[in-house]
Amino acid sequence: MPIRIGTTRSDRWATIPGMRSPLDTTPAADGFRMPAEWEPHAGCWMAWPERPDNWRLGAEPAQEAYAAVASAIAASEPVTMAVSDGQFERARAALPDSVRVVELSTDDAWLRDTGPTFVLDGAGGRRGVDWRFNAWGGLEGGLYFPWDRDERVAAKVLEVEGDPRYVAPLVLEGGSIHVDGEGTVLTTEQCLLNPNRNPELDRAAIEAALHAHLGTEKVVWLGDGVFEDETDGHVDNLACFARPGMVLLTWVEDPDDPQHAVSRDALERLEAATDARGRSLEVIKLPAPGPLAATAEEAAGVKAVGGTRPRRAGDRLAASYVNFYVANSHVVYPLLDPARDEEAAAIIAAAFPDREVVGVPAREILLGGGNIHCITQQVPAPAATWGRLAASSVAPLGSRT
Ligand code: KQY
Repeated sequence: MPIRIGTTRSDRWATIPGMRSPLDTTPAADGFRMPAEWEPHAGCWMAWPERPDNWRLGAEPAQEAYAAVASAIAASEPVTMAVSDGQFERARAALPDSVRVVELSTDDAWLRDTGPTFVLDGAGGRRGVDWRFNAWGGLEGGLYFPWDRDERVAAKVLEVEGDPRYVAPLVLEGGSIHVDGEGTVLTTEQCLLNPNRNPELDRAAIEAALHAHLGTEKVVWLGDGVFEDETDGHVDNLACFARPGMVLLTWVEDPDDPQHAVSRDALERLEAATDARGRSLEVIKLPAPGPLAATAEEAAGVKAVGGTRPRRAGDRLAASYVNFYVANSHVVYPLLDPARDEEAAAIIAAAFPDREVVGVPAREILLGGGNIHCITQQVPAPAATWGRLAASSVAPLGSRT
């Protein structure tokens, strides 16, 4: 049942006193676009988990999992971890020296959703889109209250990176979109048309806003997201592009499992779709782990707090192998089910033949409501810098000679 929560502490998403003014145009108008995740990265941002009402046992097991994800990505590209003052020493000690640790306040640890969406132009420019954020539904089913620190994360990340900021006038989490870098955006109706995000905007207005801020031309709409996904069906847990014209789709064969109908509907929509370049889509099924559910011990380790979605024993977990991160030379994917992990790795490796596929134990992240893609945000490298990246130890694919 959706929880109802009180009024937000503040709404300072557009202007933060003392910070540089946002741009008053849009990325598309200025010739910027969101690159695909497999294009070269300058780095990756994450945020350190700590809230005991979302992470069990004071977040210690989740911190171990986040540190393992950061270490795996750091083998491929520079990682920055946003950490509170109270957790700074602990995070610093848990992370490899190569991970940059910065003090930056958050309400939780989902940089995919609270961070900026970076956009590039063809002339070496990089900027960021700061979307509105309402904790996955605000007063109508949001996951926690308040969320004003999370609302300011994107602006602060852009301040640290020194990148100009666009302010997008719509509520959107980065996990609710995937792009192919060639004009197509993939999303779900369950999330983007949900009245708890942008009730004043219809489908056409949302499409227009996506195109203006991502530099895209075509939306491929899927229906629902993964069964019991508390984000209202983020696409990054259901399906993603592996390259232009190819989509990986989480798949459950058992017709009695509620996920089967969701995946079947997505398959039919993808098979009927064409992308922005007019291509049909090749769909690769990626069998889901489980089904998995929270144990009594796991649920009992989470502190119950009013205004935060409770965790209960037996709750179905929205487990999916699609929720991976494509780093410059690796794909970092979640280990969730010993019976299926290897098969998932083989399918992901075939879809990304130039990258090494690395698994990280990720059940603790899943218990918090998401997975590896949800906790990471890539910082793309402008084309002008690829030569410099190629000379470093974290050279992106496509930049090597
Ligand atoms: O899936 C995501 N992109 C975020 C999940 C947030 C869950 C908060 N408990």
